[in-house]
Amino acid sequence: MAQESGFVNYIPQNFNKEESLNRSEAFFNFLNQRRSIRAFSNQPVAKEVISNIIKTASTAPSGAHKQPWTFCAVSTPKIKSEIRKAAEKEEYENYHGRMSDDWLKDLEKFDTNHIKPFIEIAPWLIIVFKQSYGIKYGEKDLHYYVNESVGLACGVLLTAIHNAGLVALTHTPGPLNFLTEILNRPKNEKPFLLIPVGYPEKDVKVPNLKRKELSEVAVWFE
Ligand code: IYR
Repeated sequence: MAQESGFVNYIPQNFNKEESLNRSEAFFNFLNQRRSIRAFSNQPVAKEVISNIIKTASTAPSGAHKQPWTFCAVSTPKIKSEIRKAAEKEEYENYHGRMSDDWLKDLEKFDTNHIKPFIEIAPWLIIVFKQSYGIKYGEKDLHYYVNESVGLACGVLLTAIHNAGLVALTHTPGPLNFLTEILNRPKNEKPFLLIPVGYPEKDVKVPNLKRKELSEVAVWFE
């Protein structure tokens, strides 16, 4: 890691008012097109693109700048198959007893079930682990606001995926402990999200969802 000491100048972006307005509007319009996708094409994605996306996610703010995350990028078919098998086992239990009737009703509009072919079809799986603590010089290093930090990094990750013209699903076939075992992660890491990344299947359809109006999500104190 780079040496960390003292302070350096921050170079602001320096957009004028008009540029700020235009950029904020254009970025909203761009991100408003992001959708969670459950049907992928097997079209490959270059490792360099995935590297850039992970580097971008890792720019997220984190408690005491500990960056308490690990991104496992999997393209190996055998590991993807193992993950699919274990995920479907958990999802079978989720759909057949672990999720409440209300929960299942809330999911009807997505037309999902316990079968998850996209885990094998998508060219990459990014499995995000949160580090409850770090290891520095062989000693336990405290991490802070781990869930908030890793959640932020995942938001940036999804934004970077969309920016690269790719699609993803924020997938939680929980409990996720099987990922620790399959990917042989150390004790300080806990699985957080499983994110298949790639191109959508041709002519893919998505549920006709509406986003909340600004007035439903914002309260102003001017
Ligand atoms: N993990 C299951 C169920 C599921 C839960 C929620 I909350 C969703 O928004 C979507 C699905 C699955 O992935 O099918």
